[in-house]
Amino acid sequence: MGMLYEGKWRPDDVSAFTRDGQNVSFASGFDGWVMEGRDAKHPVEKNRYALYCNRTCPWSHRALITRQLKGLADVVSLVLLEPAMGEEGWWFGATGEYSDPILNASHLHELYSAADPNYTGRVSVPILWDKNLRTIVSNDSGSIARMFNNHFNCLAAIGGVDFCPDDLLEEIDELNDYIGDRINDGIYRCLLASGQEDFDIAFDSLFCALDRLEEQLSQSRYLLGSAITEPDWRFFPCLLRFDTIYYGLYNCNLRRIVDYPNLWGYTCDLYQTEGLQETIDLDAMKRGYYTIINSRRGDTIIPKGPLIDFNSPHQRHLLGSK
Ligand SMILES: N[C@@H](CCC(=O)N[C@@H](CS)C(=O)NCC(=O)O)C(=O)O
Repeated sequence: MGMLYEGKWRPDDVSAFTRDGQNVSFASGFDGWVMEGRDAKHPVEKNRYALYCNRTCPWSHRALITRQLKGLADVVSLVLLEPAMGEEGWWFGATGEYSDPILNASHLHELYSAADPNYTGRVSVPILWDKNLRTIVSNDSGSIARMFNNHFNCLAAIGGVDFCPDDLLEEIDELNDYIGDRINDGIYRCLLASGQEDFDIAFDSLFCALDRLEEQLSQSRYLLGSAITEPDWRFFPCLLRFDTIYYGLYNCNLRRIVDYPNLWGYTCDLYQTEGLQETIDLDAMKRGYYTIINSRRGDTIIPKGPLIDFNSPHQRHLLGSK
C-alpha cells in the first residue's frame, strides 16, 4: 500500500508508516473540528462539507451511519470512492456512483495534497472535506462521527437522537478505545500478521474480546444500556462484515457471528434500525474486500456465499438496560 511523501504519491510503503502484525496503527493526520459560531475556522453550515467514504471500510461506515441517522443527508454531501484500490490507492470513477462531483479528482491522494502540499502519511478514508476552504477538516472517523452527533444538531432533520450523551461520556470513550483496539484493529492484526506467532496472538485476543462483548450483551439490549451509543456504531460495521469477509478472507474463523446468540441478535437488531440500510451495499462491500485482498494474493475469485439474513427476527427489545 502506498502513501504520500511530502505531497507526492509513493507506491512503496515507507516503513515508519506501515502496519505490522503486532503494532497495527491507524493514526490520522488532520484533526480540525466543525464548531458552532461565526468565528470558528470550520463553522456549522449546510452544504459546506462533504464526507468522502468507501463502502468497504468499517471506519467510513461509522461516520456514514451517524450522518444518516442524525438526518444530515441533505446537510453534508456524500462522495463515494470505488470499492477497490489501485496503484495510487483509493480512486474515483470518471462518472457515476463513484465519481467526485466536487473536485473532479481521480484519486483520494489529490485531496490530501490539496489540503497540505507537504503532507506525509497514509491516504485513508473517511475524510470530512470543507468545500469553502478546500481542505480536509478531519480524517479521523471517530472525530467525524462525534462532530456529526454533537455539532450539527441545529441542521439535523432528525431531532432527539444523541449517541454521545454527557452522562455516559467516560464509559463511551473507554468502550470506543476497547472496540477500536481489540475489534477494529484486532481484525486487521489477523490479516497483517507477519508469522504464525503474531497471528495466534491476534486471533486469541480478538475472540477473547468477542466473548467479553457477547457476555456484556446478554445483560442489555445495546452495549451501554437501552439506548444506542457511539460504541455500538463502532462495533456494528465489523459485525456486519465478519461472517462474509473476516471469517474466510482474514482467517478469523474460530466462530462466526451467527454462532454467538447475543452478538447475532444484536447485529440484526442494529441492522433493522430505521434508515440504517441506506448506508449499506453488501455486494459492493464484498466485491471491494475481495478485489483488494485478491490482488495482493494473485487470486481473482469472489465467493458467492454465505447467505446471511440480517432481517432475521430477534428478541433484543425484551432486554432492558444493564
Ligand atoms: N484513523 C482512521 C483510519 C481509517 C482507515 O484505516 N481506513 C482504511 C480503509 S478501511 C484506509 O483508508 N486505508 C488506506 C491506507 O492505510 O493507506 C479513522 O479512524 O478514520
